[in-house]
Amino acid sequence: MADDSGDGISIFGKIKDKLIGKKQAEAAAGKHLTGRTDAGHKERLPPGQRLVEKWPVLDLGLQPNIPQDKWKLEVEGAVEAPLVWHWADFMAQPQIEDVSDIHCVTTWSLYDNTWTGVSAKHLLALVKPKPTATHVVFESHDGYTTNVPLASFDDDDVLIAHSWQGQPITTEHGGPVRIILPKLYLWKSAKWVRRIVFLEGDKPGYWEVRGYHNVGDPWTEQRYG
Ligand SMILES: Nc1nc2c(c(=O)[nH]1)N[C@H]1C(S)=C(S)[C@@H](COP(=O)(O)O)O[C@H]1N2
Ligand SMILES: [Mo]
Repeated sequence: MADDSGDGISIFGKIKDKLIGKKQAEAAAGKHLTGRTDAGHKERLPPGQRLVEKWPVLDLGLQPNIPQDKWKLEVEGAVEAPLVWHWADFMAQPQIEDVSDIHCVTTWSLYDNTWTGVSAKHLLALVKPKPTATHVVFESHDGYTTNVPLASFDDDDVLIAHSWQGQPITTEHGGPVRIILPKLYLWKSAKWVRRIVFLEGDKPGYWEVRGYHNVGDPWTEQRYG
């Protein structure tokens, strides 16, 4: 199925209702919880995680195809200076590179991912969140949303990323642009991001209202809750 809503962006696939239901049931049952914590980060692998070599793909079943010339990112809400970046604007911003590990709530971890893109710190300096802003919600082209505290977004290793290991992020992994927020489980790292909204208060996202933890710290196993 390809749906083009007139903005030049096609969405392929079908919502995976069965898989979504299964993940929701696993959250309710507390699957994969070990009860161990490693708040001090003594190990590189958080509790209950296993290392993989190949990067799995997880989504709702819908994969948007977003040509660069149709891509834009809107940043709005409780900020002094909302902005919209088209591709050239985005690429003209200062670029950073950061290496981090990925931890997915479904228990796989992938080490040493080199991300390139614009830092969250740079975006924050431009849009200037109002003192009353407390949370950030990422909205994506597949209808996915996820929320984080502003303090989690405001971190040195958070990127609005376009490349992984020096290559453009593929469509299946959320290209052309996804969020990378490595200190939290990967469901917080929105793929195909289209809008970043600053809020004066919290607004749980897609998985957060389906049993996933509101914060999602891998080191204290905040999988569900
Ligand atoms: N837009 C969007 N972002 C998303 C998701 C999604 O379904 N849609 N899934 C989340 C979940 S649950 C995970 S584990 C990771 C998977 O990213 P990957 O497919 O690149 O491994 O993306 C997160 N970001
Ligand atoms: Mo996930």
